[in-house]
Amino acid sequence: MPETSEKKKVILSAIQPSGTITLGNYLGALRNWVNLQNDYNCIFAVADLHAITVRQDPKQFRQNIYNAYALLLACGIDPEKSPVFIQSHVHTHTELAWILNCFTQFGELSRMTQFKDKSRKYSNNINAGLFTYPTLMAADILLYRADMVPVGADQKQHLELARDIAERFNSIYGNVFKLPEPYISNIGARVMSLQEPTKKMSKSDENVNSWIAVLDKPETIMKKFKRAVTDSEAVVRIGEGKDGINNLIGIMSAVTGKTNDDITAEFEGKGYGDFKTAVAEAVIEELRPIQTKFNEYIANKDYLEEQYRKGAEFALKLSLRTLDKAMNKIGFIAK
Ligand code: ATP
Ligand code: LTN
Repeated sequence: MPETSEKKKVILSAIQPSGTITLGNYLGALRNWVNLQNDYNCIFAVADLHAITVRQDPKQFRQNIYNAYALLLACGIDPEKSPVFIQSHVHTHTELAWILNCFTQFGELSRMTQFKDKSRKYSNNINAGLFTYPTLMAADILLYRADMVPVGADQKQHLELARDIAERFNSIYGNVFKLPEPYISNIGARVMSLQEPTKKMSKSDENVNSWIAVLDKPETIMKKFKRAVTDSEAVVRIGEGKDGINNLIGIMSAVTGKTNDDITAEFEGKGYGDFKTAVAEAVIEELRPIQTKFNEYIANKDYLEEQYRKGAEFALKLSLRTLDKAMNKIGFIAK
């Protein structure tokens, strides 16, 4: 079990097993997590409790949880260094979430754009969990006294709310929670849908052509990029009203490290067809080693189980300290 070094700052992040993990999740989140492991005490989670705010098919859900776990390892997260746990295995999360619900205002939760988007999308199931989703996320973060939370740009508002809740609680009870900072990398922070490039690429989008899954086969990746929505200008450059091309340039730049200008120069005089093929090839090469490792991990359930058990044990121990402190301050009687 990794020792928490007092000197290093704590990083916590999580991903929902709500479907197949996309290129957006990878570029916006996972890839950054891997790079942070040496400099911080990192803890990562598969946020399965968050995922049931939307109906999940039980068999598929179980598989998605395993897949998400194996994919974190395949991307390069080393569980010996950075514990990886499954959220529902650590009971402190739902307990603190209830407490934080009582320190969060209806108005604050009503302003969350993710809630507004999802209630529009799942209008026949606007459940209370969807509404209180951000307080569970705040619990995930505050339990570990995380200094920084690496996420994609879409999660910034949830993080700000987590800070507000922590501040409010601390102002009543003293210094119980640490105020977390968002860590949003400039590169890949917002990968857009390939079909509606004004919307973020989302793994729960029913249109399979709108996203690239990290586990998509090379030929599928090629096909999806070829079908990506562009514009009629036929010039590979960043520009207003060119959301599709802007997104493809962003992906190309995130994957290859080339600047936007380099990419524009490289494709001068060439059509969108050539550019789309090149983007697809770059993505295929980036994902190939991850897919190979994923296949190894997913075939080894014993290893996954060993790691998620160790992860949960570590997480429980650490998170209980914060939960106990918060409950004590509120006035609950210790067991
Ligand atoms: P869902 O579509 O089910 O809401 P999601 O695709 O938004 O899920 P999450 O599990 O909620 O994925 O997010 C995991 C991480 O991926 C978060 O840090 C989130 O900010 C990041 N992320 C999600 N979509 C994108 C995107 N299109 N571009 C960049 N980062 C993203
Ligand atoms: N809501 C997050 C997933 C998530 C998360 C967290 C991210 C759940 N708990 C704690 C960072 C920290 C999302 O990315 N959609």
